[in-house]
Amino acid sequence: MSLKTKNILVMATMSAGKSTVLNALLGDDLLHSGNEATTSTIMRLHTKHSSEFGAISYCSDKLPINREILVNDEILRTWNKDDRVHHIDVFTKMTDLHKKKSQTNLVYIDTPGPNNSQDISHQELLDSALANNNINVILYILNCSQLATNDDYELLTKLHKYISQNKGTQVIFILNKVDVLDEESGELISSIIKSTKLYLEDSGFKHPVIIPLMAKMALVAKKTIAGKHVSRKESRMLINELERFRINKHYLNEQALFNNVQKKLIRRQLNLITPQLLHQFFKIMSPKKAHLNRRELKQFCSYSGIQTIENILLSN
Ligand SMILES: Nc1nc2c(ncn2[C@@H]2O[C@H](COP(=O)(O)OP(=O)(O)O)[C@@H](O)[C@H]2O)c(=O)[nH]1
Ligand SMILES: [Mg+2]
Repeated sequence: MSLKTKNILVMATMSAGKSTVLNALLGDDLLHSGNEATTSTIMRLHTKHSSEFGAISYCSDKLPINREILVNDEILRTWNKDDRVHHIDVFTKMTDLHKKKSQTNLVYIDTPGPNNSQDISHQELLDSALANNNINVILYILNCSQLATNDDYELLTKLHKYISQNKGTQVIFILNKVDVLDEESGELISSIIKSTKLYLEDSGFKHPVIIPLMAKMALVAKKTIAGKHVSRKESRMLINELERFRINKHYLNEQALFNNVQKKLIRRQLNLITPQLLHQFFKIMSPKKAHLNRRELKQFCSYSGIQTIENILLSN
């Protein structure tokens, strides 16, 4: 069966969590996250490709510079800092979702976040990524604890202009870091979604699709499921959020603004019973049965918003 390619461009201002969202989609710490000068190259992450694997960097006239079979965040960071490198292709087969279910090669295109709007070269790279990649979907990431900044407004204006000229491109707004909201002191997800919707409508986007997400938590859950290394801090954050998840699994899905059919799919998955107490009991009793807990973590991925985004990307 032939592979269909879907090009997904990811846009965000600095620190909204772009690298973390991409890592969460891939299920691994492939991209460096945290305070670092923004990406200064265009990176294309191919999730499923018939022949290639590894990574290749290219200069602006498309000639290859470096080639590696085993890729990690260190290699990508070094290439990223190399002035000769204009873009990088990474071929990864990380996500089990893509392996099993789909014949679609999701290609995530990571663009430099214009953290400072004066940076002309970043703007040019973004323009070139938009112009040259036959974009099917744009994931626009908003940081829920820092909405409506000037940089964000400029980036949204650019997006709006692009969409007006490319009506076939789907836009999904991701409201990231919702785990930091403090509901008890009145930071309600429902009102943040409402104000985000108004903000986006004011910026010219009619009926915006808005998916609340906790990318960091989704990444940690996926790494735990896969038995990958998780730091103590990450594990504490996850346990903390699991508490809230157990109280109300539907907390985020109910608030998301997207079509009801997709929402129902997530609702159904969230309604499956995971006998979590039994899982914990088995974990204590027998390490062999600890994997039962993975069922709860998979459900947590549906809760976190990451599953919703994957479902949308894999639907036609
Ligand atoms: N609490 C929380 N922190 C997050 C989340 N996503 C990203 N972060 C943190 O936000 C910071 C910036 O994230 P990063 O992915 O590097 O942002 P980028 O500059 O847009 O690529 C990092 O410290 C991340 O760990 C999230 O969903 N929840
Ligand atoms: Mg980043």
